[in-house]
Amino acid sequence: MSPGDAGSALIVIDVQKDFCPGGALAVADGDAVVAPVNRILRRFPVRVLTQDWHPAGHLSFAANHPGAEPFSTTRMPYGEQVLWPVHCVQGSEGAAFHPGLEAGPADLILRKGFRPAIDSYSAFFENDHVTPTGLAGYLRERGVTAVWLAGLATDFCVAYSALDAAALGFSVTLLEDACRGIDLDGSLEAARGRMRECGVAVARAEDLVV
Ligand code: VGL
Ligand code: ZN
Repeated sequence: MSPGDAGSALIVIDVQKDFCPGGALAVADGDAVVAPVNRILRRFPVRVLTQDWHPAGHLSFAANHPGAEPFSTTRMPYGEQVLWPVHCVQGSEGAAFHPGLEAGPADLILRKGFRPAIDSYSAFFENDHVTPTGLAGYLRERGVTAVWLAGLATDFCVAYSALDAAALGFSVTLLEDACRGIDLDGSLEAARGRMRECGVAVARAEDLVV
């Protein structure tokens, strides 16, 4: 399938100020995804943007675990959880989209990570891997069978979304030049490996021909 086909969707993950240089959980070069995303968004018939959207008391924040350092890990009932700096607090400046992102053409803005006790990297499921966000139903009702992924961060929210999309039966393509990673202890290579194993294709936004 190609981006212009009726069953194609672009899903742009978390292109928010806090994940861009100067933000609370800045991804190196994170703002470099804005231009390629703007260039390709209108080429897809279905366009979804996601926003990481946490309450201030969110348990993925190190600040809510006395004595814990950011980027350390803890056990949650659903598995291991990285403890992050406070980021993307609902309604805060940092949770806003990067000001250069053209959000106007988006069909759906999906917010995730709003349940205080569970993180949600994926646009499809919370980190317990069972609580759905509703995105799969939205895409299916719109006849989507193939998704292209861009945004931040390659090794967390983008990878989790790609792996879930593949498991849900969507054809999945990662747009590698429209993503940037955090790379915590080799997480970028690990995520690339898992995506490859799960049949996620890799392409470049700059090469998309519609
Ligand atoms: C993300 C860490 C915490 C992401 C969100 O968008 O990749 N990473 N929350
Ligand atoms: Zn988050």
